[in-house]
Amino acid sequence: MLFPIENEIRQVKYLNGIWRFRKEGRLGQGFDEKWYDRPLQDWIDMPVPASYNDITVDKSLRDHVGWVWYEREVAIPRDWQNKRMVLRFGSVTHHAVVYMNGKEIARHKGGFLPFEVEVAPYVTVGSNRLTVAVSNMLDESCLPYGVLKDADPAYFPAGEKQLRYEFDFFNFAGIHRPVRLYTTPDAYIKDITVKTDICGAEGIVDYRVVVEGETEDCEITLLDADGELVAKAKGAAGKLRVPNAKLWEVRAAYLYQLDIRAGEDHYTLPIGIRTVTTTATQLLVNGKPVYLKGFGKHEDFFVKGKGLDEALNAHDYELLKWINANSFRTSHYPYSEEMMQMADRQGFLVIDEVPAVGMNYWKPEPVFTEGKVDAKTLAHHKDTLTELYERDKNHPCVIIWSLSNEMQTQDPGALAYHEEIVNHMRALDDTRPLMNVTDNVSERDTVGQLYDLVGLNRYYSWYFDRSNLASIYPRLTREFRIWHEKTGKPIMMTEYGADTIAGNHKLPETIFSEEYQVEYYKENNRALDDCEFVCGEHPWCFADFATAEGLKRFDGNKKGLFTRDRQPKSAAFIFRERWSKK
Ligand code: GCB
Repeated sequence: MLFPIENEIRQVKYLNGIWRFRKEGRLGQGFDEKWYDRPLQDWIDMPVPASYNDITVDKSLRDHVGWVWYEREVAIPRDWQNKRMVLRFGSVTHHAVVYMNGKEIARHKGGFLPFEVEVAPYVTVGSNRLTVAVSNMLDESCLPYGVLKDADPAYFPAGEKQLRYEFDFFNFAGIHRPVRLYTTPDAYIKDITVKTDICGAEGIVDYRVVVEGETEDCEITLLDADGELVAKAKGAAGKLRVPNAKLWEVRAAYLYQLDIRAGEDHYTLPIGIRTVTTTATQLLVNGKPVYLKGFGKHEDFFVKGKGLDEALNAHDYELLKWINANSFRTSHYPYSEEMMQMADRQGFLVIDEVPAVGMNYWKPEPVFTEGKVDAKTLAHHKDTLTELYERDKNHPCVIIWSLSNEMQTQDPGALAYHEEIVNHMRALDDTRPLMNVTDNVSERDTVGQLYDLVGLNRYYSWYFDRSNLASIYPRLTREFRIWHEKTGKPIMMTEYGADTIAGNHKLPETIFSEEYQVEYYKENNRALDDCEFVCGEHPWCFADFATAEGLKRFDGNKKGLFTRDRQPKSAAFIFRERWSKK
């Protein structure tokens, strides 16, 4: 799905800002009373994009399980009246029903990917009422995975739901990313797929354009970063050859512009020429080994929760540079398109993950064989992979697809399930390696061999052998070797960490102190350095973040190397020094 751009043909109107907002008093109230049929009553101001949870000080809104309603006017300019108009949501978490002037025009499930709908048939020049019903409810058919139950009517209002979720981040909800209305000509460039390769000094750009409607042929030009023409072609599919290509390199990005004209339409896509491959021990970008240094992150900040914050994102990239990182994983869901575009421009490597998280809920009972994760989960998992691929396929920053985080891969049903998602993703994309992120041990895992890399989450001396730092080195080196011998794949440490309260100092080091986090990482890193098949390390986590309330979580997850307000803990300096050399 193409990102909406503005040029002499296409126009974009941003529908961000303050919307009217109302929470339902009982589940389904808005639908029963047809809140979409007339202007919303008893509303409060709500910013978009933002999570609604922490905007007010109303606990019942923060913890609400069910639907909330957003509404605003959309002005259609007179000179748009004969144009094709598309309404596009960057993301609505987790379910959306969209109405224009009281008529339902779109539905979407999945809280971290965009969706769009043509609106010309439903709007008139002048003012139009746009209403969006948003639900944060999750069940076994959703990613992330949750369990929805009826609340006990003895203690809760009739019909109220309770949501249990095992994923370790607060279930922020709302209209999280920009809402845009954009125009295209009637015959328009619908999709572009670019695959790049390198042959000696030549860069090869394999492109495929999908045009909807009747037009003359496509005209393709490739421009370098100075706007100079480097290659051109005619036709909706073909290969461009770029002599002496400037490659998109790690932390030294070079972007070309693929400029497409089809009939009246015009679209320009930034592209990077690069390849990604793996061997039994290494990850290679442009044929050169790269060691991934960076973090699992979260979209998370005060007040706006998971709402897009470009200032925060820009700052996070500055911190990534300060600490000498070159990569991150979009744990545990696709991040905003704006974040991916910044990675493209700045040469960061991204492991792009779908929200297949929270499926370890039933541990140690079987998941796949008990029908908890079954055909409906699998169907949505595949749809989400397709949507992720369609959104992110042209980003040079995306070097690996991560298909799930910590599923129960020892279950008898796990292999068949993972074969399905792996085959699905490989059929979509044959240019990027696939990873499964696991907390399982190799003796029990049944799916590792399907993937190109193994992502391991390991918390020795934290969740296991707590405060026994000496256990880390022997356990990790042993375990890593067994994983590598079994799969013959490079291993990446996708998570390791210890909760640390910034400013809490203890000598000798004890858990939750900054000193403990420093010693913890020194021991882990010593083990990683002694395993030649390890291709990267992502300490968990970049910054502290909000979680559901729980006795193991004091004001959220504190495993950040930075605090939630982005100040470094002592261990950040360990990595800054280490990564300047590694
Ligand atoms: C994990 C999860 C991550 C948690 C982390 C923790 O294995 O993948 O979502 O936040 O552990 O801190 O427990």
